Amino acid sequence: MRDKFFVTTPIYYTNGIPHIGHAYSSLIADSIARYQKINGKKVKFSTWVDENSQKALDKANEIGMEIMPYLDMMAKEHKNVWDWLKINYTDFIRTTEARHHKLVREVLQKSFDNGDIYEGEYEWMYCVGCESFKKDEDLVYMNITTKETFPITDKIKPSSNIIKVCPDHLKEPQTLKEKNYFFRLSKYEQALKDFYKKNPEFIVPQDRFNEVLAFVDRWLEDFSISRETNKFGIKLPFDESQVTYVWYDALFNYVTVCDQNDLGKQEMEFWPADLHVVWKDIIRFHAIYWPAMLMSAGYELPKNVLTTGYFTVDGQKISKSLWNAIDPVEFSAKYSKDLLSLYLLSSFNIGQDWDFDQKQAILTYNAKLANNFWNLLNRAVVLTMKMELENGLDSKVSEENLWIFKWLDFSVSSIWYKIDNLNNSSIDKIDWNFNSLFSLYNENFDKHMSSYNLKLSLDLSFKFLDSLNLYVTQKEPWTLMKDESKLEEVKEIMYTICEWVRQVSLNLYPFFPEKMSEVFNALNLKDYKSRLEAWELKILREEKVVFDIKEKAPILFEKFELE
Ligand code: ME8
Repeated sequence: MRDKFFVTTPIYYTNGIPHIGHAYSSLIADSIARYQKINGKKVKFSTWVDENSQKALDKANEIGMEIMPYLDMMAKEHKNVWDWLKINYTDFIRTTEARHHKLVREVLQKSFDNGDIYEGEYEWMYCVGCESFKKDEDLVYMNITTKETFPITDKIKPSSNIIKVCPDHLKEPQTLKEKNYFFRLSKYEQALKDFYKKNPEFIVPQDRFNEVLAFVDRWLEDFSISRETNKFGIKLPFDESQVTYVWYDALFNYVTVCDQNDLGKQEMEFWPADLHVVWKDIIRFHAIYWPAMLMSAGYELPKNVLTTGYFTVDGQKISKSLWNAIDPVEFSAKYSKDLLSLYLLSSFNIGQDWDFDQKQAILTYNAKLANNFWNLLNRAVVLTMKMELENGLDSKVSEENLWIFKWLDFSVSSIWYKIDNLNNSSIDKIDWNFNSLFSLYNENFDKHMSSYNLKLSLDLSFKFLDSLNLYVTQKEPWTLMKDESKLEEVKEIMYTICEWVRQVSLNLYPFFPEKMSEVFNALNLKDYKSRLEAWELKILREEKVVFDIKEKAPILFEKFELE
């Protein structure tokens, strides 16, 4: 029996089509899912759309469409984006589906029956000037005497002199009251703290987890889970005059896809989720509300939540009205999907805020894939064929060719000192043979992938390739080829290049699956794609290969000019 791995993206609102920020979350989940699969896990990967929202209703009204045809259209558009980017999801969920309504009503009833949901009164803030509801983050503090305004922080409490006002109208918003139901979050304070203590790596990265812990230490308030005024959404089973508001509806999508997949099959063996990918704006809901709601409904808790940072474009918030929402389909059609994935996944650590820089994206791709990787592959192919054509040597190379240096020579071992992810004391203890070289690389690659540090896995792989480039440049096999007495050494070098590229390509497959499949073809490695898809990464890493290259490879990574 293979172990399971269940990864989710956030479900996206459908008031617009996905932009680069959404694509970032989906690409992270996609490469992790692909890696887990080739590494032997039975993978479930769910994604799609959050439909029961006021935002979608407003948008449908704005363009004069009925809500359901509008949602059908948008769901299709979202699916097209993920299909175009070849996101390898296994499950699609729309929150308007009957299976989701059924599950949400069941869990609501459970929590109502055990006393975790109770009736209360919800207070809204409403600015008459803006004709809209306001949250704390939409307001500022104002000193009534000086009329000075400043941001709202936890450190200052409102008083008779300091009031919350709308920043545009400098007026206190009105307070409106409505009957609502609340979730008794306060009851779960200790249980949450115990859970965090037992799972110190629950939230990745650690600094986001620290923020969550500090927040829980300050206070946990019960929160409203329904609205009387909203008409679109899932009705509460115990009071049909109300619909669920946001969190029950949105978060339980992750359980619905296990309770009933899109083919109607139960797959609860995948629950709890191994990984939820979300951005920092919704981390509190995933890290605090979600575990408490699950405990209340009697489900196990997810293992990890990966929190991404905030993307801006040209230093501005991504917004349709600013016309800066980069369309991931258009962008990757113009450049390539590999350029998009490489830039997004290798440029910054997960959790870091980042300004999307098109120029930097092109430079990164040209340096790492078009130069570094393509150069090596091309050298491997062209030089091995040249050996046969110009020197009449059999162009097959294998481990047998390591006869001169059965143990790697100094130029190969010393490059490891340049790879700064390894600590020097462990390097000193290593026997510098070929196998130890690759196991060290693979071990570190796996370590980073298992802690969801995609950037470090990619950095390590490209540094490993850089070092190979250095080795080839030092060895100059093209010069050695002219000297007949050096031909055996040439064969050893060629085997080193081919095997090194093979090892790195296996690890890069989850990031660039189509291109790495072409690399395997170029190295004449048969069935590699299907064998990887049949979970054989570990077997392939260990396999002893005879490289028998017969054809020149097409250009796989074309360079792009800066505009
Ligand atoms: O929040 N930078 O949906 P959503 C980085 N439906 N990531 C971004 C981004 C940006 N500028 N903009 C969007 C919702 N994202 C809810 C989620 S989940 C149970 C419910 C990514 O369409 C980020 O991962 O506003 C965010 O969580 C996600 O898109 C959804 O955004």
